[in-house]
Order: sequence, then structure tokens, then C-alpha cells
Amino acid sequence: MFGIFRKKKKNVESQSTAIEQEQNQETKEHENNAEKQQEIKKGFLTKALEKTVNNLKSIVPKKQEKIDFDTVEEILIEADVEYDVIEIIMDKLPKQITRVQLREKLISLFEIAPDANSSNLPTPFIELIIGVNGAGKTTTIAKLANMYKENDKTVLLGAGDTFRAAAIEQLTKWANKLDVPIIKTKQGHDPSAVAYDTISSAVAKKINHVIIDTAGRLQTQTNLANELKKIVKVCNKAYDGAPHQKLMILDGTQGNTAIAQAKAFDEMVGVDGIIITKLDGTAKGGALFSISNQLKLPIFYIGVGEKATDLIPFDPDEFVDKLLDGIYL
Ligand SMILES: Nc1nc2c(ncn2[C@@H]2O[C@H](COP(=O)(O)OP(=O)(O)OP(=O)(O)O)[C@@H](O)[C@H]2O)c(=O)[nH]1
Ligand SMILES: [Mg+2]
Repeated sequence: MFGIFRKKKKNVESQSTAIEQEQNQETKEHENNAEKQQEIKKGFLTKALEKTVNNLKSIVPKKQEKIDFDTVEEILIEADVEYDVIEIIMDKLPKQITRVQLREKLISLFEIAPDANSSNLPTPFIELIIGVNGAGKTTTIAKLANMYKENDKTVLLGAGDTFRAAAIEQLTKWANKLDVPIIKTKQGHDPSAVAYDTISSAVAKKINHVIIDTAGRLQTQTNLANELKKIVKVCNKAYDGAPHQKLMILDGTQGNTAIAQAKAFDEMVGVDGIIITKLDGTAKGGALFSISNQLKLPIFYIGVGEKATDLIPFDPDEFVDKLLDGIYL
């Protein structure tokens, strides 16, 4: 009798050991995956900043422990940091500047850190994508949709750039490729109506994320401003509090000219955060310092290529370290 109990107990013990082993294995796999993701992310950032870092290396070919004041200033100019911001960085720095000293100054320019709490988002979470023509809005929508999908969230796209037929086609192609639904209309129709229909459909279907495209250029700035204001108003009518995020897409190759664009959009409808695209195609990566400092807006992501997977969360520490790794020991 006791033997049976002991046997049963043994069975239970060996079963629970097997479960524990399985759980350990899962935890290990999870950790390995997280490590792999981290490595991939680092690789992406290296690729994205290659041109900028090479540009800095042309000024400081051999890595150093200290770099003199004038050379640091030259590096910042070469990286396309705005003059006002260079003055802020150089203020009170010594004649010979260490990595730690420069790092601290550069990091402080990104003091508006993005809000990391994404666990309590409303459903649907509605994002309106704004920015000038060719900045990378539609491609970034595809990247965001892909990222949400990878996190097991449902997505609905709204083809709110009804200004050009090609814009609707381009987003439809991405939707098909990523296998996410899209709400669209004909060219020339009211983009606010598309926004309304997209949100209503997402509410009915309990979709997690709604991403709405917009046109970057209309005949005049007043037209654009009026249209965007109307879209925002209608989003709020369709779902109280929407859009939850107005994301400004800035072309990283534009350097400091992107700042003026962003200011104009911020005045039109208010911007909650920025995504910088095409960092892979520019040696002007230093413009991010000016963008952050001048606009006082958080940079959420950076675009590092044309594929749906070419989007990484922006991390100021990693960004600054990658730049300094090129010139400091
Ligand atoms: N290298 C690179 N190219 C990008 C990136 N993001 C977008 N592009 C390219 O930039 C071009 C314009 O991108 P779109 O997404 O069409 O830009 P848009 O803002 O929607 O443009 P409009 O609809 O014309 O206003 C395309 O050829 C994209 O493939 C990026 O991060 N890196
Ligand atoms: Mg577009």
C-alpha cells in the first residue's frame, strides 16, 4: 500500500522535474531569443550609422582616449549638428575631451525619453502618421504593422492619403504582403471619411492597432493644415480620445531642414513623437541631436532600410555609444 503511494509520489516527482526542465528550457530559449534580438538590433544600428561613423573617422582616423576641443567641434559640424546645439554641447568642456565627458553632454540632449509603458494601451490604439512627401510615411506604416503583428497584435490600416491613387496602391501592396486588412476609398475622396470608417471597423472587430496614412503635400500649406485638423477631429468623433498618437515621420537624410518641417506640423495639429527614416542612407546622423533638442519631442523609432523589418526602437545610449565607438578608445 505504502509502496503504491511511494511509486505515485515518485511518478509525480519525476513528472514535476520534467515540467521544470521544460520550463527551464523555455526560459533559456526565451533568453537566447532576447539575446539574438538584441544582437540583430545592434547590427541594424551599426548598418544605420555606418555612413555617419565613417564621416567622423575621416576626421579622427585613429581612435583616441582624449580628443581636443576644436576637433570635437569639427566632428559635430561634420555630423550635421546645428550650431546652437554645438554651443550647448561644447559649453564648459575642457581643452582635451574624454569620451565620458562628451557622452554625458550628448545623452543629455535626448532628455525627452519616450514613454516606455505600452502595457495599458486603449483598444484600438489609433496612430495618425504625418509628414512631408517622400519622408517615408507609407513604408513606416508597413514597418509598424509588421512589428505589431510580430507581437501577436491585430492591425488595421487606413489609406488616408487619398490625394494620389499611387499612395492607396502602395499601402494596399504592403497590406497584402503583410497580410493585414486595409480600409480604403477612391482617389480624391475625403480622407476623414476613411479615418472614420477605419476606426469604426476596428472598434467593431476589437482590433488592437489602427494606423492611418495621410497625404504629405496638398496645393498649399493651409489646405494641408485644414485637412489634417479635420482628420484629427473626425478620429476623435469616431473614438473618444483618438488619435492616441500623432507620429511625425522625418527623413533623416534631410538633416536639419527636417526640423522646420516638424515645427510646421507641430503647429498644425501637435505632434506626440517622431520616427526618423533613412538613417542608413545618410552621413548626417548627428541631426538627431538637433532634432531632439530643438523640437523637445521624443524619437520613438528609427528607420534603417526599405524592408518591413527595418525599424528599431530609438535608444539614446546605444546611438551615442555607436557614434563614439568610431572615434574613442
Ligand atoms: N533606405 C531607406 N529608404 C527608406 C526608408 N524609409 C522609406 N524609404 C524609402 O523612401 C521612399 C519614400 O517612402 P514612402 O514610404 O513612399 O514615403 P511617403 O512619406 O509615404 O511618401 P508620399 O506618399 O509620396 O508622401 C521609398 O522609396 C521608400 O522605400 C528607410 O528607412 N531607409
Ligand atoms: Mg505615402
